Amino acid sequence: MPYRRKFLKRAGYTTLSALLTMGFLQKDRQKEDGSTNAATANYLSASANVNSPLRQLAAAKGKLYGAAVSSEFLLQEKGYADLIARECSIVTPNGELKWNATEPQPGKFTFESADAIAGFCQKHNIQLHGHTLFWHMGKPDWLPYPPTLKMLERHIKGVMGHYRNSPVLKSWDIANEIIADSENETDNATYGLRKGVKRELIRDLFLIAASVDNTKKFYLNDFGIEGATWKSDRFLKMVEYLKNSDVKIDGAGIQSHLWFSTAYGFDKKGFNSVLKRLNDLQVKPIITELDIIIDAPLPDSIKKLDQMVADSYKRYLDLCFAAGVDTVITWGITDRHTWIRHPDWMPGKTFRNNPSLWKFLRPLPFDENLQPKLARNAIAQAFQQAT
Ligand code: 9MR
Repeated sequence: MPYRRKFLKRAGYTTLSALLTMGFLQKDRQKEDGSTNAATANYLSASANVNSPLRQLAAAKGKLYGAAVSSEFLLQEKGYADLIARECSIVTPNGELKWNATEPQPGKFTFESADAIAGFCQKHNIQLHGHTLFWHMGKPDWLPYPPTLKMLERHIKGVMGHYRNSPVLKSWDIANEIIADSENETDNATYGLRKGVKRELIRDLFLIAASVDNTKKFYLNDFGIEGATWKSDRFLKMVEYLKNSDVKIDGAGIQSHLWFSTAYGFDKKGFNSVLKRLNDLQVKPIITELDIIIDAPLPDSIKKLDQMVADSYKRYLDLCFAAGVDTVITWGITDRHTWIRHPDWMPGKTFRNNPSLWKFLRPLPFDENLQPKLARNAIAQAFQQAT
């Protein structure tokens, strides 16, 4: 199965039925036309400064809000660049710091597009999250997975070295998506690592990174860990192993490519236990790639869909903030550029072969015209209510 299909299959298990159980959408349901409802009114009449930039609302609580950005759009679309500058206090490069971008030929490093983002960050006082030094995708064809230790050393020195004195780059996803998607795809029952990856290699990766630049925050980043799953259990075991090996690991990136549906439930209890275990291990959970898809059965209007997306954001972020999460990064900011609408990544089953449904893929806080959606207000309100 291609990565994207597998990814989406695994990533999607979060839901609205849990929200219904919690009464969050009950009032919406009683309305016959579903148009205006309690939750909408709630977001719109939230305190006057709900329209303040998200970065400002986040900062008021000592938190960061940001998005994945692309250098191409920052350069070409003024409205997009202005929106990022206004709303974000942290950004992640969509692809500009991946191995295929930074070391396309062995030992030959290029930072033009990543530096364009870093320059933008400096101009607008935005932090840069370094994504990523180690991944099985976004890599040049010549590079094996996993790479040899020698290749890893050269790469980490080259890339981290380049940003050692950067005033904006403050954190690195040292390793991304090292846990296999299921137990059939690993040779390692305990840690569930992708085939060929050994726990010691990951430990060495963190050690090399610390030897190059230990002034940044170091994260292990993954998806499909937003609940009590086979995968989250393995992920937590790896985090524990790294902690016990005395390597520098500051946090865990919980990607949060979430699917909600009235047809299946969100594992609130499981998610809370993941957050708690990370906190107990003193490994800070942050949200690195949040976006929300509503899965079938789809509502009969975009308005209702946007409401469901917004409510899902609110409910999810409430749980995150209750556990002390201080950084929320959405995977993009506008539905115009969401990866989920790209032909290569279009989600299977419900959407892939149904072009008439693609308009229901509205996972981000701003719409195609860069206008704020209810989801933006939901995020704003979650920040405002965070303690
Ligand atoms: O959104 C990104 C897409 O544009 C790229 O083509 C792809 C490969 O580099 O990576 C996507 O971003 C992924 C991120 O780096 C890691 N987690 C999953 C993201 C969505 O696939």
